[in-house]
Amino acid sequence: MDRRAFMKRSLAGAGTLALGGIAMNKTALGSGKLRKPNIVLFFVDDHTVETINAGGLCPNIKSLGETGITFDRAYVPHPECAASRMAILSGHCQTNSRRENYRNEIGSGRRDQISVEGQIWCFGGKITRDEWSMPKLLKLAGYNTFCCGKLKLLNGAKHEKDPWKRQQIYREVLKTYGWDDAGAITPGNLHMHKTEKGYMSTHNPEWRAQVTMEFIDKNKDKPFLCYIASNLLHAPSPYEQLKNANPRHACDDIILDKAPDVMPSRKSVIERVRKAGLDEHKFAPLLWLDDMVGAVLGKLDELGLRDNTMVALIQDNGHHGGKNSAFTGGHDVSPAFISWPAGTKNPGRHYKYPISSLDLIPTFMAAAGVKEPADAGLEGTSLLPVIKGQNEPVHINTYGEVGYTRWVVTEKWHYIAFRVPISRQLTEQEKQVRREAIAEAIKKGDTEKAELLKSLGDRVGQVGRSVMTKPKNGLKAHPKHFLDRDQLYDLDNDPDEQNNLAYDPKYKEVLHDMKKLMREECLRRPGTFAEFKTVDDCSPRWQKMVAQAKKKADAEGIKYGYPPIKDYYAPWQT
Ligand SMILES: [Ca+2]
Repeated sequence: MDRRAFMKRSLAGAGTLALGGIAMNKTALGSGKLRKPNIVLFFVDDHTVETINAGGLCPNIKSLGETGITFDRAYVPHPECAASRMAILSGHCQTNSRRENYRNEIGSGRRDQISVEGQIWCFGGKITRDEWSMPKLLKLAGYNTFCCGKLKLLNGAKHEKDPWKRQQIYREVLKTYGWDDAGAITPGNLHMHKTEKGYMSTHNPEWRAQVTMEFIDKNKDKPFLCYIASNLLHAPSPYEQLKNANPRHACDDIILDKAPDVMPSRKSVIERVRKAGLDEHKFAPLLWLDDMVGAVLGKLDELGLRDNTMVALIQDNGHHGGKNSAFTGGHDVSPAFISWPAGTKNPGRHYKYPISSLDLIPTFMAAAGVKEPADAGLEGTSLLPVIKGQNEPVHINTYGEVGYTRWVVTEKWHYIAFRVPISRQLTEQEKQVRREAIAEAIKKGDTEKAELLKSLGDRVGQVGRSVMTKPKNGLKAHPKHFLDRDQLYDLDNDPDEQNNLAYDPKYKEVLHDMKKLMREECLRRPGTFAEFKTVDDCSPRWQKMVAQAKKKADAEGIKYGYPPIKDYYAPWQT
């Protein structure tokens, strides 16, 4: 079966099963009233997945697996916070962004635009107000929608000095993105600082739980979506804050009138970890997160809603040696969970085939019985058949992208393509700057920096972010093949991806097949990507756009889409 037929079959199956799911709920609820499942999505930040099951320490997260499906091979399409958050809320990758400046403005020097070759480089990533999103799509099915936490959707309203008024401004802006209500909002990462009042802008999962529980209380009689975007376990140090921060202090420099009393005490978190004989630095923050999950599950239980609520938990990027990179350490976020007791056949199962965070919106929509609008552009596939008992792959592969690299993952193989467009290669002058930087590094005794610069040859970039902001994670974990143009890893036998098989003749056919999948992925998206999708593959409109950009670039003697050279060297110069 070819890919399109395969995807079509999967989607068709999802639609049929969605109706089955709802019929089942009707029975489960024991009433004649048709009731769509509530949806609660925990999108957590940078936790190390290995710790989840350690010592039975996280009973609430574990319960999601026991009452639902554990996804043993879960991936995100971008290996860092902001882009991954854009993807889960929009249902598409950055190259399919609806942002005008990603698609239409070729080469004004910004990093998130399109190179002369028609190649798209997107970073950060925000969804637009005028595109479909998870809350807007579920509102089609009559859902009330709520979000809290680290949204990465907003600019901080710094002009407003009163942090409570800032929260109100955020809430109003979020309405335009489809959120009926919101609370405990963090525009981006926390930036803990110490003042005479103590640590400010701290993690406060208790507050997140409290505002979510209040929303659930108010909306218990109608279907709802809660998107809980936790700041845990991202920096600043959750452990330090758990021990030392005032529980009344919260994000955005807010001081609550009263510390929320909806979770076990912070002191008890440390005590439970000590009692279990585990490292409190490593495990206490995770248990703190688990307590937050437990508080929300407790509220659902209390209102009799748990059975017919689909609770999903997944994290935004891998955090085991490779964040920001194309290696699986950056985008493997297993395990992930979906627990919907009223709609799950044989709960407690493990699903071992690759899934993507992009699959969540189609899953939620199928469970809610709402059809995808023609212009929604969702890239994922519903996992409802899996929840209903199917144990076959829903995908041939998952796909992802960051900077100069794109990748496809199948059940066994991981293929990475690293391609630097001509406009991003060094000029003679820039090569001289690089030579000087290498000499300077050697003079200072910084061997690591000198070796990396040398290994780049005449190229800019890395297998990671497009600009060299964070080469360390991927480089440290994959020093041998960090810059290889083609990379093929056997995930069964080499899960740490240390042996690149792309240049081994024995794997020629596998490489060929994986490249074919890559081409299919590129053809599904705007822009070009090296030999996988050239300008000739693009629409006439796109070809015209690229031709115009080239003409302009030639006339002005400028390498469009090329950030100032200092951007490339800054991380190593400091
Ligand atoms: Ca993250």
